[in-house]
Amino acid sequence: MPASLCGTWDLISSANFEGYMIALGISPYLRKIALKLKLRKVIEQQGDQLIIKTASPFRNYTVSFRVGQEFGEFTQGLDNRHVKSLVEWEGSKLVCEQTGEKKNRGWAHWIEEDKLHLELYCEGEVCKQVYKKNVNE
Ligand code: VL7
Repeated sequence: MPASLCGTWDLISSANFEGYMIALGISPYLRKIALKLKLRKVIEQQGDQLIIKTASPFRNYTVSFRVGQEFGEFTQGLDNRHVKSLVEWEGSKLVCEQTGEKKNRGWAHWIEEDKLHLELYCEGEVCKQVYKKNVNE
């Protein structure tokens, strides 16, 4: 059983977020704002059902899905695209494939040394983020 992703997690490091956003076609203005955000992940899981909320003072984004079941995702407030998403466990990694206009798009979450790791993929760009558990929330 993989370590639980559940809880409130605060961003402590981010690499190549800029490259990922450029690949998504995000404007320089929004990229500048996004780069400075103190992102938070709030993850809830009930069986195969997960809710991942990405929260910031600027915008929030929530995705809710069942593992192994394809769903339509609209990335509202991000790049505003419609994709077909499928999330599956690959060993202890929770891996999402987002099929649509952008090639090789998706993300992966896993736990390593009490930290929540995230890789965001788009067209060959990889953004790597690490989140620390916030025990007060
Ligand atoms: C979600 C942001 C940049 C637009 C605003 C920045 C607002 C806060 O897909 C993601 O997470 C997955 C895995 O945890 C679950 O949805 C990444 C943030 C990516 C991309 C786009 C800049 C404008 C950011 C919502």
